[in-house]
Amino acid sequence: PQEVFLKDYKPTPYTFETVYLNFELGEEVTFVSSRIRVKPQCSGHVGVELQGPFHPSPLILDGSDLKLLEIKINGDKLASEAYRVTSKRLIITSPPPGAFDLEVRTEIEPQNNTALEGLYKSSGNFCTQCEAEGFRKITYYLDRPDVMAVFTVHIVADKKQYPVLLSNGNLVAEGDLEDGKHFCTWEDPFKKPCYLFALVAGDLACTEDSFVTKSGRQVTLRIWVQEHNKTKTGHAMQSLKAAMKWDEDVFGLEYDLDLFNIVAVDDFNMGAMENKSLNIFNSRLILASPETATDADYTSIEGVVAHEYFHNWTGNRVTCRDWFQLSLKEGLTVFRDQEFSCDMNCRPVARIGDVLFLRMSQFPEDASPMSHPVRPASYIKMDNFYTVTVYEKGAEVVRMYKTLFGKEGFRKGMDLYFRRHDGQAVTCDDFLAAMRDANDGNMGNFARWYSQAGTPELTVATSYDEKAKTLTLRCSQHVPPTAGQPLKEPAFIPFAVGLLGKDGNDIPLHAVYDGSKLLDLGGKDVFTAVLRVEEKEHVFTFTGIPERPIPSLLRDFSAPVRLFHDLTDEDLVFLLAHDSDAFNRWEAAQTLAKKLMLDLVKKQQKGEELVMHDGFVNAIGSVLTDKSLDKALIARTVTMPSQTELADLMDVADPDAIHFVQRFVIRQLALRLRAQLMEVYVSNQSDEPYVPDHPSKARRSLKNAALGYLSYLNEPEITAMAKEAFGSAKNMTDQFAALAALARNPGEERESALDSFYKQWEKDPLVVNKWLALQAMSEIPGNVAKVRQLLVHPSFDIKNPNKVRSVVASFMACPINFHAADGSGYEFAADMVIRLDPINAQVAARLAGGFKRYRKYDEKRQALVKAQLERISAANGLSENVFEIVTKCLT
Ligand code: B3K
Ligand code: ZN
Repeated sequence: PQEVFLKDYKPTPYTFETVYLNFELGEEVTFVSSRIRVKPQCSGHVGVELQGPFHPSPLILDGSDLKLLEIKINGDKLASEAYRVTSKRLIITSPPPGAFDLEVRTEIEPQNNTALEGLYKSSGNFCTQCEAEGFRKITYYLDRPDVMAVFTVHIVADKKQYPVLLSNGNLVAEGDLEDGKHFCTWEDPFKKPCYLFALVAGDLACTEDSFVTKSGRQVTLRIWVQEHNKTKTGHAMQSLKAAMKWDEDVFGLEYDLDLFNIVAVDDFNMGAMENKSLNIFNSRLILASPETATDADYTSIEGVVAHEYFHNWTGNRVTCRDWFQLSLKEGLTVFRDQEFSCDMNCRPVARIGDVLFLRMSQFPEDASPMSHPVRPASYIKMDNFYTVTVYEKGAEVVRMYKTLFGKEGFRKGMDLYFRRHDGQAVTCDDFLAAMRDANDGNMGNFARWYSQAGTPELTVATSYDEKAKTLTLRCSQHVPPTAGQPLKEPAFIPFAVGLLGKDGNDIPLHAVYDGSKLLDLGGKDVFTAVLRVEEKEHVFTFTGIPERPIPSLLRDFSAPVRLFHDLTDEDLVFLLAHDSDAFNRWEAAQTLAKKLMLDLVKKQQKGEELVMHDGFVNAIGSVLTDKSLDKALIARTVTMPSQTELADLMDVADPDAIHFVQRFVIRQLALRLRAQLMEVYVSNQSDEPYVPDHPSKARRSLKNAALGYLSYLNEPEITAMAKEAFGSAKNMTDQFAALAALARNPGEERESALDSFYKQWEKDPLVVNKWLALQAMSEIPGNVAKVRQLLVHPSFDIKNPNKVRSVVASFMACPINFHAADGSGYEFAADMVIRLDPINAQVAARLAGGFKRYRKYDEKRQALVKAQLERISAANGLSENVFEIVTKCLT
């Protein structure tokens, strides 16, 4: 397999101006004809000989799994000596000088395409997925994002079977043909890279709505689904309209066509895809009804519909020069969808969710053999780099610009970015330059966030000088070595800090010494300072601090770093009670819980008796019953750190001890706060019809958190309560929470609840996926055997990525069973990677990525994982996707 390097980037010797595509869709074969206006690129040195006779460069097109039927140049059939075909390319050795028309006719078999990349079939309908490099499976092309062309697409298909024919842009012609066929012609006026091309053909029904943009453009909005799902599109439609409005209000960005289509399909490798004006979604991120979707589903649908819509500007109008720049569009668009979700819901709750996700998945990735910078330096398969680092850490990098320049400064930077780059394919440096120039900012070493992997560790020592009335923060930072990057430079960390007085109020911040420079902070109404930690050792001294304050550090998680500090447990309890920064109130509770639990893990490892800390129980108890707090924040705050996060904090993760301690702590809290939990559970019941607004979601999250806690007690009274909730639930949020509570403990109640849930929902694949995932994730000892049985359950289908994720990825997300000491979990996961690879390499590689943190574990487990990785790597015909992951894990 060939590795591609960022440093080797070169523009193509040719550009494509216009592309005309003709699809003849069929059951056995599909014909694709393209006519491309090709122009030599005159800029720079490429393709143009400076001396001697003029020799145009060969035109090298990407293509795979294609049957080439014919090539024409300027209308003439190309002789076979004039081109070469390899398994990955079509090389036209000496194209004519100047611009020319290239016509290529190929044959493909979408019905046999199980990789779900390129043109494929899902539930009998045709659809496409081209990002990153799927277009080359449709026709020969310069399949890279810096080649932007205007597309016209003509689709011919059987009218009865495929009454709906969609592509990007505007419908310009349609009509009937012979033999029961019909056609549609679509024209997209915006030039675009081929990864944004889309085609859908099928028997679909749509819900229609409209949106009037701020400048008066009337946009038709359509969501296409299978007829029986038409009633489940309302929430996605509302989310789309809210996103359109929000992007106008917050960024001044308006939609640019008269039609916006969304299509939901059941077989999809990821969440969704932002094809120009024709977004294609995994149905789980569109379809929702109160009975079938949980609050979490409603929230993800809102966020992802917005995300794909926001790509219209950040990704489509301004796209990436090459795939190394992926975070340019993804980090920025994730940041935008996070902000949107904050505005639509409750900001601190949403922020906590995002940070938790970052710490649970990106931090471990950054500390693994798969660690890579936000802008990777090389790849074998680009699909392996759609990672939490590129997406979530990338979003944190964008957030840091906003933290540094403020809301208005950030907006100015965005405006300049669009003014400079609309219609272009650009780099992360261009984004940085726009932010810097719009703010006359000094970016220092900020660009290192793009090139340096690893999570910076920031250690802060605080000291108060009674006489001088100053508070000093001694910051030191360390970026750990990562794969291929043994030496690191200091990062530029925007470090947001507030200081609390004894009364719990913020102390106004007047000035701070940054080294020897005195910076004016403004005073009176300034309660948070953003310090720029740029050196390895960096000292800041706040002046005019009348009393020893309690520092609130890294407010709102102002940088994606691991923070170490010298605050005492009393300081943390104080912050939990008083910090004006809601994020840091939650963080204080988390820090306390992690300290306590990691301490208990040590005791457990030594075989000592575990004793619960009274102060902690009281602190959690008072949050639980505090009527002044947002209910979702309470639910978040009383939720203990995950086993994954705890493992990440240990030098050698011990899944058994962690699991034991987490259960112990939760059970202790449940025992000692039983009455309060009951009260919370009972008082948060409601008969109101389901609404997915924040107050209702918050109420349900608190109520169900209480039920979750109580279920650990495994008492008949509580089981009866959960059973009653299960039977009488009017929405999936409550029903599923009750099911999870019943399924917590092995026994008859568990089995009968699971059975009756399946019977109730067996016709709804999305609900069945939840049922599969709940069982696969279960902590019940020896669950691997049960999970192997799920593979032969009639509802399972290895060709459907959602099913595979529900069973296999969910199993791998349960540390106690995945890391079972006998290696049975590893063996199961490896079996599945090997089985899936020839069917869908992209999804198989994702699963293989689940092994990447194995070096965190003891030597015995490491050896077990290594043996499985070697077994995978020896598999016949291993894909490049899995090869890349497994090789990285093994080196
Ligand atoms: N851009 C797509 C992801 C494509 C993944 C290709 N393997 C969805 C998104 O991030 O919006
Ligand atoms: Zn995206």
